[in-house]
Amino acid sequence: MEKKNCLILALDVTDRENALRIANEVSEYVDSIKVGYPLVLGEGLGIVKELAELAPVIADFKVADIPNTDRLICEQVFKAGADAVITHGFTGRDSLDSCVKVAKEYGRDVYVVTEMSHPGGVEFFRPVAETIAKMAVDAGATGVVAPATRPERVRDIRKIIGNDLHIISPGVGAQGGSAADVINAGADWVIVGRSIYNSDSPADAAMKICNDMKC
Ligand code: 3DU
Repeated sequence: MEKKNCLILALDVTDRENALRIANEVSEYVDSIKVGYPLVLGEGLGIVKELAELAPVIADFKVADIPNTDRLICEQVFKAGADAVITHGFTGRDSLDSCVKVAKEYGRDVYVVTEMSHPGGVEFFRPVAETIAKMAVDAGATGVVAPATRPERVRDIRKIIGNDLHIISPGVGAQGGSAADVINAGADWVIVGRSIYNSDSPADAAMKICNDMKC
């Protein structure tokens, strides 16, 4: 993904019309559009191709299964036109290897969740986040997902992964995180959903976040 604005839109609306309207309005401010279960379950995987005409799409399916099932999921995601997939890491190295292998075959990217941004994200992830980050490096992933709600954790994870892997960071705005703070802590991109798509003017909201970050 090319870094221009350091902003990824989390497009968690559930209908095609809204999704395309918002994506069109903000496309000049975002480097990628992240879609997940809400939109794909609402409208089908075909929405990925439509959005990919506006910006590269990250498929946030938090893939977390045995290697063979992970492989099948990643193949479907990349065939649908997604540029990247988000996977979990707690399922282990063999599962992650399977996703990375498919991504390399298709020339696409894999981001691995390290520690989640919501309050419950510390319960199980905190003790293993660094281990998952190290595994993401060893497995040849493109980058990791780390919490904008805890910039200090982004700093910790940056130390583990070095500068070769990217950090994409959700939790800005509605979850309380600051875009500027987490970029200063070492994130490459912030992922923002509700603060943009629930705004009366998604374009203005996206522009304001870009201005705040001065990325
Ligand atoms: O809180 P927002 O509405 O800005 O959306 C954040 C998005 O990022 C949303 O799609 C959510 O599923 C995703 N995400 C997290 O919020 C936290 C994580 O640790 C991983 C993904």
